[in-house]
Amino acid sequence: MAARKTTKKPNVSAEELTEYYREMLLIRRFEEKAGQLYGMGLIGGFCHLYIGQEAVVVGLEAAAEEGDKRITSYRDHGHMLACGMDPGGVMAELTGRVGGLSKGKGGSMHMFSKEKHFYGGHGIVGAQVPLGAGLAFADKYKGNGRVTFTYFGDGAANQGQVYETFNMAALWDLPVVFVIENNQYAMGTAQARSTSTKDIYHRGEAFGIPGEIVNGMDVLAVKAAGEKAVAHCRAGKGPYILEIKTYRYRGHSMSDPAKYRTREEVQKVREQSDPIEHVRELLLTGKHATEDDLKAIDKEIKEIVNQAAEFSKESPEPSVEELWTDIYA
Ligand SMILES: Cc1ncc(C[n+]2csc(CCOP(=O)(O)OP(=O)(O)O)c2C)c(N)n1
Ligand SMILES: [Mg+2]
Repeated sequence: MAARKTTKKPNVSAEELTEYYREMLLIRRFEEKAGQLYGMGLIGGFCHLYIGQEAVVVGLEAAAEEGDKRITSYRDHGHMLACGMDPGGVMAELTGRVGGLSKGKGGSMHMFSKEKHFYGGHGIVGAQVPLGAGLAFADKYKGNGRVTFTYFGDGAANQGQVYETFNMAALWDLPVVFVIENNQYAMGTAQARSTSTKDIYHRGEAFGIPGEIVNGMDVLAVKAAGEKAVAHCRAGKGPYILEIKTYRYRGHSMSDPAKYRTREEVQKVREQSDPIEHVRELLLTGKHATEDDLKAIDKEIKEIVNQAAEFSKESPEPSVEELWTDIYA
């Protein structure tokens, strides 16, 4: 992962930069609150936090247009918030309440939004990769110019289905951006222990799919890479791979004490490469915002997250009859 000092001057407006700050902060504070509610026993089951990786989704959403699609793994709260899904609806799903986006019956890993073109939320490692190509196939068939962002992890990148998908996506020139969120760990396994090469971006070469490495701690670098990838797809040139080097600060899930790495390792990333601090510095040093402006944003975000948490506690649990709705049988 590149250190923060490598960042170039912002090539976006002060308003856009402020918006990225706001969006990344929303994800971070939301996830911190989810962690607290989990600790209080209000959230149960699987819960994978996205803290540290915020610049990935915020940068790519900045490169997306209305109607583009997204699909990801179980580490999905950040993706939902970044594409505009309601924080209260996401939090209430985490607490298993009727106000949740899946009426409290899906939980952390299973939320969807037709309106925001968000296709989940998938607990099976790598399962979303062929599904993402399928979404892109539908768009290609309809000729609507839409692109699908298919996110997966460094661990998932070692799965066979990923390469079957690469082949078909390249064969049919599907408009799909394969986003490898390389946070350097797959559960407790460091990338160096599971993956034969340091980088993964070139794994599409055998299929003729271009790829590149992106600094995932720099939202502007992510946005720029996203725009390039999206332009490639929209021009009908087929898929594109972005290997985004990032880092998760918390354990794999809420039940992971993260004993496979040192506190110092995490601390070093926080101090040297934190994606939110990076934008904060750009805003302040560029005189695009004052400390007071940023404090006001912090307050605003805190209120949104507190309201989401309140809603997630007040919304009732689903009734027993709900067991018989939204099922295939
Ligand atoms: C097919 C399958 N195998 C194993 C698991 C257990 N599992 C859940 S997450 C995970 C690690 C995936 O790591 P990565 O793709 O790097 O994503 P990250 O959690 O880092 O976001 C594993 C092995 C699973 N859910 N599905
Ligand atoms: Mg990983």
